[in-house]
Amino acid sequence: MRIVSTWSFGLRANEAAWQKVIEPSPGSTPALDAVEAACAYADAAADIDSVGYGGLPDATGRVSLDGCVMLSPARCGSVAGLRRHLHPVSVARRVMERTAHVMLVGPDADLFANQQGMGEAELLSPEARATYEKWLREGGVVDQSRDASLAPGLGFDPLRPIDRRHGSDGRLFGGGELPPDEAQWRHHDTIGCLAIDGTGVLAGGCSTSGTPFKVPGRVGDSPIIGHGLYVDPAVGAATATGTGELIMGICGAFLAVECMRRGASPLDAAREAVARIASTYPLESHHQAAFLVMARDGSFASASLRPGYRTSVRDASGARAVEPEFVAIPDPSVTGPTA
Ligand code: SD4
Repeated sequence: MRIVSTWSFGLRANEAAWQKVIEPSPGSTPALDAVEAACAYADAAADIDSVGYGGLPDATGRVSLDGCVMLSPARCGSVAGLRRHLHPVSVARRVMERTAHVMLVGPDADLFANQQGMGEAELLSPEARATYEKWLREGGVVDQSRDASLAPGLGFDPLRPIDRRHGSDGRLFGGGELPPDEAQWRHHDTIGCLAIDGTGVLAGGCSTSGTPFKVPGRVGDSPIIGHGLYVDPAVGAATATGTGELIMGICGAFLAVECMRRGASPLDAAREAVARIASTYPLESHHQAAFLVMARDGSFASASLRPGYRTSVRDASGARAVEPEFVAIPDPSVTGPTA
């Protein structure tokens, strides 16, 4: 079994999943259970603030959650715009397993979750509410342009010098503390999780609250099959995190898996996806994107647009956070297409 997740907080999510599936029950699909459990952990953790409870709300102060799950092109499920249920990947799994459809959105997705007997939850944490109210006090401008900078008041400084002292020792980050270069992306806490189990089954899950103070109704890459997540058991799997609009325009996760279909290694596939973003868009300094790619043999690699992204890994040799093997724009102040 190997579980890999986006960002350093993924260490905690992976561990929760590992403990849940290490002794699988008969008839279960451990890889699928693992990605669901990892995403559910991140959803419930209030300090992980672009996912689930603790996620920052939209411009009207309401949290909405998106997520998807995938085993293969024929077995995937997705929900977007949940406002009353905490675990989008679990609802998406019900869509996959209990309906003839792939994706449900908005109030009807919440209604579906109710019909499935899933409990409702308050999604807005006191901390997220306070951050929203501060944003309102400081102007609360909803910038609807594609390249909108993050709003003031988040303490977000994309040009902050990078501190590399912490290296990649995952133990340093397991308790919620973020390494300084990753902390600058703390509003990019989306979890994308890939797992391969002892029988070789690959699964992926992705869960997010989207971008802070988004235009109500906005959906990013995370719940869209082929954008935030793609799994093809014949080839491998990929998941994405970062500025959804950049990932969506290049069909990022699908692109990475298709690169592997044509013979690329996981690293070359992840590199191709971030390089495509770097060469396609007029980049702003707040833009970030990362791809986590796993081949069907369980080997994996990641690449990011800018420094500060890490992959969390859990397998038989333990838990660790690893640096991406490729960073397209090592200098975080660079903007504009790079190629
Ligand atoms: C989105 N891709 O909704 C998500 C946000 C994200 O890390 O990944 N943050 O655009």
